[in-house]
Amino acid sequence: MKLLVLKKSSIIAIFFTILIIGIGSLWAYKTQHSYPTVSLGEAPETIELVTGEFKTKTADGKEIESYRWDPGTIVVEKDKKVQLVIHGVNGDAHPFHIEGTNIKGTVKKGKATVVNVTFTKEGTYRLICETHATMENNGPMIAYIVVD
Ligand SMILES: [Cu+2]
Repeated sequence: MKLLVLKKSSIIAIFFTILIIGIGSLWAYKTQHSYPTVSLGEAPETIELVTGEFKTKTADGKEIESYRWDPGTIVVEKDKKVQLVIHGVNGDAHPFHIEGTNIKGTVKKGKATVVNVTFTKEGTYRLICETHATMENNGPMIAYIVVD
């Protein structure tokens, strides 16, 4: 029968090796949870909007209408990936831009326009339809994106 004989110095060396690995693992684990430096495969938050229209006739038979983004205000988190899906319901085409960004596009009837964006600065950004920006142009077709 063979006996495994360990010297006292070997036992001390093994003990400290295990201790160091243990502390290192614990530190790595804690660090990972305290300071996430990478976020892999984070799914964007999807926010859906539609183009809507108010339409009516005045007492003297005049037709008046107003195009709108709906909802008119959305709130998104700063530094979070966001996907805006804007569905064209009323109105043939709404060319738009988002103030303070280089985002622009057109929402067409029956189609969905997708905008992927991450706002890195807090503030309120206006989503403006260039055709219907004011009341005189059958608007105001402006939505407010609040980044907090
Ligand atoms: Cu419009």
